[in-house]
Amino acid sequence: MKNIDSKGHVTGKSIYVDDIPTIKGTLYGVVFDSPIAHGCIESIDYTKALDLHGVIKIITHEDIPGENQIGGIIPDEELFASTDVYFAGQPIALIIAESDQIAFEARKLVDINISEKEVIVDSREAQKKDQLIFPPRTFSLGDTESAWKKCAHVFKGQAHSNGQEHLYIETQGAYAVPLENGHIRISSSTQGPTAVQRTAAKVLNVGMHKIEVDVVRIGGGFGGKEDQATPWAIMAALGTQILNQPVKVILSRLDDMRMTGKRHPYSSDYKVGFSDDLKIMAYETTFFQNAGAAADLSPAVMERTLFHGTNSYFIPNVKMTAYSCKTNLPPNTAFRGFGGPQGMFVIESALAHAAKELSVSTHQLQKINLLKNGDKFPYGQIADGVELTKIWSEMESKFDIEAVQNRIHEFNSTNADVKKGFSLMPVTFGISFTKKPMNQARALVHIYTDGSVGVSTGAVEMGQGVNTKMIQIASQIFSLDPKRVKLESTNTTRVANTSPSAASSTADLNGKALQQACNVLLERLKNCAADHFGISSQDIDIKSGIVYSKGVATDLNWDKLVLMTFLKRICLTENGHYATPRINFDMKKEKGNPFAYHVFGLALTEVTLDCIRGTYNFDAVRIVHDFGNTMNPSVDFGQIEGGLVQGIGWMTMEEIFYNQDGQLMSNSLSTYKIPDIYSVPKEVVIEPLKTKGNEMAILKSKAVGEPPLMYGIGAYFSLENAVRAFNPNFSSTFDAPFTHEKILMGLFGAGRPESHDSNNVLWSSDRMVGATI
Ligand code: LUZ
Ligand code: MOS
Repeated sequence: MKNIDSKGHVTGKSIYVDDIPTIKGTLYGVVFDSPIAHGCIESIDYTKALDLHGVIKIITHEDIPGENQIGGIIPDEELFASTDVYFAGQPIALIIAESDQIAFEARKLVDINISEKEVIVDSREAQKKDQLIFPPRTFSLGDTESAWKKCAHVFKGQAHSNGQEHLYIETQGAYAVPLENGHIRISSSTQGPTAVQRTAAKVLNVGMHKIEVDVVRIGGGFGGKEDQATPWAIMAALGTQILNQPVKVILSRLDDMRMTGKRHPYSSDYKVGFSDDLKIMAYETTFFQNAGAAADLSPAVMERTLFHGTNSYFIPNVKMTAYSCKTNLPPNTAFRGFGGPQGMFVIESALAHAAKELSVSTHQLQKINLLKNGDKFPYGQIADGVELTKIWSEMESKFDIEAVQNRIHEFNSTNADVKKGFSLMPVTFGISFTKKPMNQARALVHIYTDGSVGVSTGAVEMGQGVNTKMIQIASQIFSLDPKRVKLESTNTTRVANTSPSAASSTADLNGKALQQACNVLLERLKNCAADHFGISSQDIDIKSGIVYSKGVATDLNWDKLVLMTFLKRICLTENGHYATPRINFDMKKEKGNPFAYHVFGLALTEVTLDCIRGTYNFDAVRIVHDFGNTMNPSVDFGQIEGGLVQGIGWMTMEEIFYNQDGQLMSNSLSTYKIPDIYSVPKEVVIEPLKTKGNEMAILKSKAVGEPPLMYGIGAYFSLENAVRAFNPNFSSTFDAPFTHEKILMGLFGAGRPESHDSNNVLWSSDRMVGATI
C-alpha cells in the first residue's frame, strides 16, 4: 500500500503545527535564551522590550505556578533559568507579542548581565573533574583480565564520533489554545504527546486531565522531538494559562539549532585482543558520553551504547564502562540509533585498527567473529533468530565480495590519482525500549454505523509511514477497503499514557494493540452474523466486504452486518492494549533479556576518491537487510535509504562545531552541511533477506526505523580504505566525521602516525571544541 501521506506531502497540503488555522487573538512567543554557556544571572532588564508596541507579556521562572522543572529521567533541568545558566541557548524567558516579528524585535532589547563561570565542553575533561550526570555503568562478560594473557595480538586506541543535528524539516513548535474551565489544548510537534501533557501539567500546576495534546503529524523527529519538543509546548501552554489567549511558539531554524541538543558526541578508549586464528578473545572499552548540561535522555542513550558495544560479534570476554559527562552544551538527546551507532563505531574502529596491523582485511575479521544463535550478549541475553551468517553468504552470493575487492584492487593499481575503497558494515540492533514499562501501547477503534472505521493509536506519524501501516492492519483484519479506514490524529484524550514514538518500536507496539482491538470487533461481528444464520461463528468469514457462511457467499455484506450489530445494541468500539511479553532487565546485575528481538543486516559500501581534491562519490551501497516479512516494502525501503544517507552524513560531513566558550559555530545551514541529493550513493541496492519473520514483530514485519542508520558507518571505513590505497602510511584517527579536510590531510601526510597525537587540538576528542575559527 502506498504511503497515505505521499500526495499531501508532494502537493504541500499536509498539515503541520504552523499550518493549523489560527484563532482570532492568537499571540506569538519567542524564547529569550542565555547568550553565554555558564554563569550566574546578575540582572535582567526587560523594560525596553516591554515598552515595544505590541509586546504583551514576558514570562519568566517567576510566573510558573507549578514546578520549574522539565527533566524527564532526572529532575535537573529548569524550564526557564532562575539563578544560573548552564549552556548557551538555555531558555530564560518567553516574550509574547502580537506577532512573532515584534517578539523577535523585543528580544534584542533585553539587557542581561551574567557573571561568567568556567565552561567545560569536552567529555573527558568533565569526567576528570568528576562532572557526571549519574554514576558510571559497566557491562561485562567473562573475564578480560585473564583473557589478555591468552591473546596472541592486542591493540589499543581511541575513537571519536561527533554529534549530529536532527534538522527535522519542521522546527520545534507548539500552538496552545484555551478551552473552557482552564483546560488547554496543545498542538505540538512532538514524538511524545504524553511527555508534553505530563510535564505541562506539572509546570502549570494542573491535573493531566486539563491538558489535551494533539498531533496530526510532525515534519520529522529523528529523536529530536522525543523529549525536546516539550519545553516549547509548555511555554505556549503557560502563555495560554496566564493570558487566556491562544499562544503559538515556533522556533526559527537558527533558534532551534542553537537551543536544542543533538546526537551525543562520544570519545572512547578501546582495547581488543585476538587469538592466533583471529577470534576476538577480549574487548574493553571506556565510553565518554558528552551529555551536555542536563540529563535529558542521556542515561537511556548511554545504556544503549553499552547494549550495542559489541555490535554483531560474539566476544567471550568483555568489559565496557560508560561515563555520562556533564558539559556546558545544550543537553544532548535521542537521535536515531540512540547511542547504538556510537558504540558500534568504536568496535568497528578497533577491528579496522587490528586488520591493518595484522595485514588482513577488516571483513575477514568481521566474518570470523560474527554472532551466532546461542551466543551470549554481554548483557546476558542469549542470541536467537540470528541471521548474520545467512546475510553474509547472501551478500557473497549476490554481490561477490571477493570480486568487488579484486575489481577495486585492479582499479587502484591502474589509477594514480583516483582510488576506490570499500567496506562491510554489519548491524545488530535490539528492538524494544530498554525501559520495560515503556513497552506498552493502546489503540481505540470505532466502527461507524455505515461500516466505515476510525482508528486512534499512540503512534505519531513523523514521515516514517506508521499511519499507513496502521491502516493496513485494520483494513487487513476487517478485509475492508483502506479508503474506509481513517487514521485520527494522535491525541491524549483518545489514547492516554503513551510512550513516545521512538526506539523503532512504534509500529510493533501500536500495531499489536490495534490488531487486538480489531480482532475483538471482528469476533463480535462474526457472532452477530452467526446468530443471524443460526450457525457457529467459526463458520463465518468476512472477505472483501462480503459475509461468507461455511465458505459460501451470503447476501449479507459488511455494511449491513455492522448496522445489524449496532441495532442489536452491541458495542462497535474497542480499546486494544499490548505489552511486549518476556522482556526484562536487571540494572543491579546489568543482565537480562531487554529486547523482544534483534534486527540484522549488512552493507557493502564502495567509494571512488579523487585524491587530488579529497572529494568522492559513493558508487554503490549494497545492503542485505532482515526485514522479517516486510508489511510495506515501499515504506520500509524508504526507511533503509533515508537511514543510510543520514548515517553517511553523520560519518562524513555533518560537523557540529562548538568553540571553547560553548558557542555553536555550526549554527546554520551555511555552516552545517547535511547530505543532499549529490551525497546519495549512485546506487543503493536493497536485498531483503528471506526469512520466516518474527512473531514479536507486527505481522512478522520487523522494526526498521533505526537499524539502517548504522549502515552509514560503512562510509567512514570505505573512505579510509580508499585513502590508504593512495597513502599507505595513512594512519587512522577514527575521528568521525571523516570530512573532506581530514581526507586531504590523510592523503597528504598530516594525520600520519608520526604526526598524530590524540591531544593535538585538531584531532582531540571533542576536537571541534578548541579549534578557533
Ligand atoms: N528511547 C527510549 C529510545 O526512551 N528508550 C530507548 O530504548 C530508545 N531506543 C531507541 C530510540 N529511542
Ligand atoms: Mo528515536 S532516537 O527512536 O526518538
